[in-house]
Amino acid sequence: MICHKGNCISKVDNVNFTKQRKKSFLIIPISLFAIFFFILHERAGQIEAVNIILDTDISSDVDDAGAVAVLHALVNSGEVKILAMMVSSGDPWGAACLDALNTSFGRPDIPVGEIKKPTVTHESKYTRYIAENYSNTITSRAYVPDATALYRNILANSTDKSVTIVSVGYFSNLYQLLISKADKFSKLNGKELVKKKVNRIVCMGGKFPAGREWNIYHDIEAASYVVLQWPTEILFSGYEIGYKVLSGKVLKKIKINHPLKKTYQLYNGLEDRQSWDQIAVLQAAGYGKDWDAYWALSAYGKVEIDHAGNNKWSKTKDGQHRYMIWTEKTEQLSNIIDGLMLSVVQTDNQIVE
Ligand SMILES: [Ca+2]
Repeated sequence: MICHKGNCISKVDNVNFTKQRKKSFLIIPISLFAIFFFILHERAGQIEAVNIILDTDISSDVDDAGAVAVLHALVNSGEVKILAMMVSSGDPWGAACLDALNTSFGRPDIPVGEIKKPTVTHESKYTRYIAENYSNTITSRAYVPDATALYRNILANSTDKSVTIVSVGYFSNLYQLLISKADKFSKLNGKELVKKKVNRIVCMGGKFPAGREWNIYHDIEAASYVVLQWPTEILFSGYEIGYKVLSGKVLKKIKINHPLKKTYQLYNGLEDRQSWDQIAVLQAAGYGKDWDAYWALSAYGKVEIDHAGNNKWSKTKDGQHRYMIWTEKTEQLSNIIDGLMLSVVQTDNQIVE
């Protein structure tokens, strides 16, 4: 049994953070971890942290877990401050899985909210296992805050134009935020509150300049409303960017049963997976900084979504929508994301050399 903040959970016998033996067949010439620890250490203190709220559909794919790891790596390097995380899927173990990942990275106090309205739900290969077998602070789903209320609370208490939202799932929570009414946190309605407090939003969603993509077509009503009504800049990281950037197999080098490794193990047997969500996190953290060297951005324009969930971008004079464009350096994000994910496992002796 493991107890954390009054929550006792049983552990399966193969879950052991510290005693698993080194696998001699996993040999790498040099520790990626050591390299990235040095890079992140050098970057810390040189930059202003971006205040980020992550909105994720953690459940049906594993890049959400990877995005959480990358976000924590960027906190370690001083580039990001995590204000909260929101779950947009109806997976009953999503919030606890998210909290378990945050706990494993040493930040169990990050507020986690979830959508309380009926929403898109898919069976997950890993969320229940992570929630039930790794320490987390969620004793009952009933105590997980409503994402809309948590958004309003966080935004109301933030400096004007200081918050960046990273959306790597359905637009369902964002829709609920936009249509929210004045409450005990703010006299502003949702759209007014977003306009006042949010700097911009980065959305993993859509295909560009035109196409059809998962995060949009699973809740078309929400995506259409948000894209039409959102009062700040929206930067889209489209399907075509993350599709060609593979990451995750490197987690085989972790010799402990860390929950990050376990998510990939349960999802695809620790093989590489597309990095859609991690790239959105990098984009949000790197706006105007040296991460920008790894992609190009379109001109400002307008994204439109039709009744079938197809999206189309067109250049307009007063548009607030841009999308990321692949460059010859974008492919290098694969190694960078792998290094960032490894770096949050904390210590050299937990990586197979
Ligand atoms: Ca996702």
